[in-house]
Amino acid sequence: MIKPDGVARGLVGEIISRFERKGLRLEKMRMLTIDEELARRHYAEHVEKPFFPELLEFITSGPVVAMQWAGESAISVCRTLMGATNPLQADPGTIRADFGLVVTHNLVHGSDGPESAERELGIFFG
Ligand code: DAT
Ligand code: MG
Repeated sequence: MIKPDGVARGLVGEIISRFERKGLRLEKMRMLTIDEELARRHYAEHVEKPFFPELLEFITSGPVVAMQWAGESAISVCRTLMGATNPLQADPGTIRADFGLVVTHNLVHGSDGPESAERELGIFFG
């Protein structure tokens, strides 16, 4: 998913391009603005974390682009292209390192495993 900062900064094409050039296949795509209820479902594992209020405000602040990508090891390949959660720790050449500066505004979300992928794709495309 391209988060509100990625959309607002005009980086949708750049980010999609990186996944396409890697060889992944774009299967579904949807632009929407996440509301509080959807944010709480999507980020259920983080609702009790101290940073959740900030995450909630950010993720509902503007439109996002939700996508379903397919291909060999798609989940881990996406996570590798995205880079570490905190852009300051992300390797150069990753999306978060190349375009991000602070952890809240880290441009992209990617499911962290097959179960979360299934659950999250159900939320956005079910
Ligand atoms: P990821 O998005 O790499 O899977 P995560 O699931 O641990 O990372 O956290 C979800 C989002 O919450 C993350 O993209 C940015 C925000 N976040 C995580 N840890 C944070 C922290 N310590 N302070 C502020 N925001 C944080
Ligand atoms: Mg996560």
